[in-house]
Amino acid sequence: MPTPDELLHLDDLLTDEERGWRDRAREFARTRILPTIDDDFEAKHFRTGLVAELGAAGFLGMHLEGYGAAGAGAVSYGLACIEFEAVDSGWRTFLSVQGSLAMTAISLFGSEEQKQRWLPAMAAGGAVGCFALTEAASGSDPAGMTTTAVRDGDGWVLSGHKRWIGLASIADIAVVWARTDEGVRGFLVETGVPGFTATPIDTKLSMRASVQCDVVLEGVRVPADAVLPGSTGLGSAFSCLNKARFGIAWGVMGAARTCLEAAVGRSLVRESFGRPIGQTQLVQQKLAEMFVSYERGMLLALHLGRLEERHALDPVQLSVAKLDNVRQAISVASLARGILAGDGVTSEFPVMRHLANLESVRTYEGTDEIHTLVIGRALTGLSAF
Ligand code: TGC
Repeated sequence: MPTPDELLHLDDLLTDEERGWRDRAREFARTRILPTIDDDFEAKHFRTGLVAELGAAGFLGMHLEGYGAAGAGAVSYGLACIEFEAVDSGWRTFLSVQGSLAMTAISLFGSEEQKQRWLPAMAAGGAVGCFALTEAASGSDPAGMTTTAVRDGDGWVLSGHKRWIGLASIADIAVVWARTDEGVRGFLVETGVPGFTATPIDTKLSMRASVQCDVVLEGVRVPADAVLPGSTGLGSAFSCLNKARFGIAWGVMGAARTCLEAAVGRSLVRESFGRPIGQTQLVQQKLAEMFVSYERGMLLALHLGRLEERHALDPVQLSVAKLDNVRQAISVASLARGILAGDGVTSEFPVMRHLANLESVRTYEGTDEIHTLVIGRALTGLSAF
């Protein structure tokens, strides 16, 4: 039986280098993460020991150039996101927070000294970064943030609360976005400084194998050179979100593929009314819908990747792909759950875990509603936020 990617003739659309990244990511995710992911999800355990291995294999900030990063193309990065998210969204999220958010912020807006200090260590997995933008009362509207950075003598003092900050409790360095008298700016805050506290949010029923935290900044004093000199307003933070949204648009297709494969496999062995359920029209219709969703999402992601390689990717296109690919992945996972029937809600299959994870992915990096309104604004020229 052909795999979904063989039916799609995906390999014909990729270069040797891209297939190489895809295959290495698949091997890593299947051998180093898959064997323990169900236990980790159950136990709410993030395996920090794998971070250095990911760095050694070149996956951290892999799309960035120089400073120890691999300098891979956008499509290679997208394919790696798929392979990690095919195992669990939490690990693709790790790649996103470390590479697309924290490292990208330093790479785009940091001083030469900041880049030298942090990027090689982060690429190698010797240092972990987080990206502290969201606040409890300003998720969709970061412009409403209340965290402040006030000049004090030679330095700055940061005060505020951030929420849903991935990796914060294990991070060495936080990119903190705060309001100043010259607009929103990014700051590099070493997480060991007095006044910085990160507490994992313990009540999640989704993304349990990854870490998201409440962060409190209580009069955190940082030196003058902690500011990212190139950060000039919220647009700087949004540029990093664009990179993360790109990774999500690809990655969720990995979760969809895993669910599709689980459903196809089950449909061949599970019998009902005297024949495999895969030989019934109702199940074949669901499988076909799932494959159509997968193929559509993959081709959209690939289109984005080729645009990104030409530096021609528009944030509106990212909104289309983030909105629709996550939606399609949830639909695939939900249909797979139905085909698996009662067993679909158990951890004997990965489907319910993916379905639960995708509900988080649907919300972070821009909800369905936000991306819908970005598209509506692009079509009409009128902002309805
Ligand atoms: P506005 O506040 O008026 O604009 C500020 C400036 O930003 C520019 N901009 C963008 N630039 C690049 N890429 C984008 N996608 C951009 N979107 C906006 C904008 O042009 C403006 O520039 P300038 O030069 O005029 O100052 O904002 P807006 O009206 O353009 O946008 C409103 C809206 C709703 C689209 C925006 O606020 C938005 O995208 N909201 C959603 C935010 C979001 O995705 N939050 C989730 C972040 S996830 C997270 O924090 C956790 S990280 C993951 C983890 O840690 O696990």
